Amino acid sequence: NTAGKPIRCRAAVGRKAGEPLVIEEVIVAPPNPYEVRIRIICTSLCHSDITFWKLKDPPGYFPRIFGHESVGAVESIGENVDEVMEGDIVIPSFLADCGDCIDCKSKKSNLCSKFPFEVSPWMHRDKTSRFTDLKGETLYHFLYVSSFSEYTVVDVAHVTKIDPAIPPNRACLLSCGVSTGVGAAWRTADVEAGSTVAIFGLGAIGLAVAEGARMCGATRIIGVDVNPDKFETGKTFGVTDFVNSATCTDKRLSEVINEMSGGGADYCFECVGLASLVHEAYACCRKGWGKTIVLGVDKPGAHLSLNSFEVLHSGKILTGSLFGGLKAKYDIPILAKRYMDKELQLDEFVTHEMSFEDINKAFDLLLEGKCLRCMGGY
Ligand code: CXF
Ligand code: ZN
Repeated sequence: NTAGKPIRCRAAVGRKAGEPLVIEEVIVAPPNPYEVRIRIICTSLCHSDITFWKLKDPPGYFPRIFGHESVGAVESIGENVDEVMEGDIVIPSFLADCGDCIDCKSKKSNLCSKFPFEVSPWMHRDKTSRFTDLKGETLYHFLYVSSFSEYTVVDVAHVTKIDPAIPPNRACLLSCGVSTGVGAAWRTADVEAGSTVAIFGLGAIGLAVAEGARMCGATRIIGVDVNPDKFETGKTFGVTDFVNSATCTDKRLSEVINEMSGGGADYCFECVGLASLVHEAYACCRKGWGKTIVLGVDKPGAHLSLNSFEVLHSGKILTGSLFGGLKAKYDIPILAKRYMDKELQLDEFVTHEMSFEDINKAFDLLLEGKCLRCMGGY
């Protein structure tokens, strides 16, 4: 029994920005009050891991244990934890769901104000770390999860208990990227049956938006990408039309989509993280009711500039969506059930499976755009 004792285990440590992770042994402290120590069963790579692993200017936090898309089993719990117990299967998430604050209690938001989201290097409650290396140096956390370790400690506000019947290599996807995309269509946009949707960028997030829109009954799903091969991939997730943005040079993208959709899509999703693409998306969502949802992570400091006269006259909505607008503890179990009921496709997102030791290969694949999700297990 390891409860109450430090655990020595393997982890992939990011020692320097942009350099391969180093598999080494680390010490994981027991959970403090309101914390859960988790044995990670599966973890996958999400693009945000790469974004913060690359960070040189401003410098990121190193050494650090990355990883935030995962599923695991509760190894032990700290004081005051009554939501989960040893052996439960749980999904950690980077957004907290305290269930208690004005935002968590409202149906209209998933942005907890008791534990507000920031890209912190610490545990959420007491701003300390549970990780040290064998030399005694502190290792930083990432997005309150740090799943590139055999064991991790996560605040109970960031943990959702799930039905253990769902295979871990599928449940893992619900921890970040796929939930974000599906949620953006389902919760943030609330796409209704018969809608026309345009998705800018068909990486895992954009394809998950397509899957969410398909699940909601959208009839037309227009995918936009620089890579024409993405149309075939997209069809699996309900993409019905495709625009190759690399060859779209004589017209603005928004013009093409406005023509295709007879006056604009009902819902546009920006999944790349480019201000210029947000402008295009906003320009081709339908006047009066069109909604543009920003999911892509742009460079810090990037600005949008909108013509206020056009904003006034268009009646369009522009909004962002963090974690797809999902309330983790309420919505993740619903998505897990939809997968089990064969209403939500998850299998097709896993393009590669590898052992945890090969984690740097996953970084290469995602950097080259050659995978959707690389799934790793212990
Ligand atoms: C992201 C969302 C934007 C900030 C960093 C984390 N989510 C998950 O990958
Ligand atoms: Zn992520």
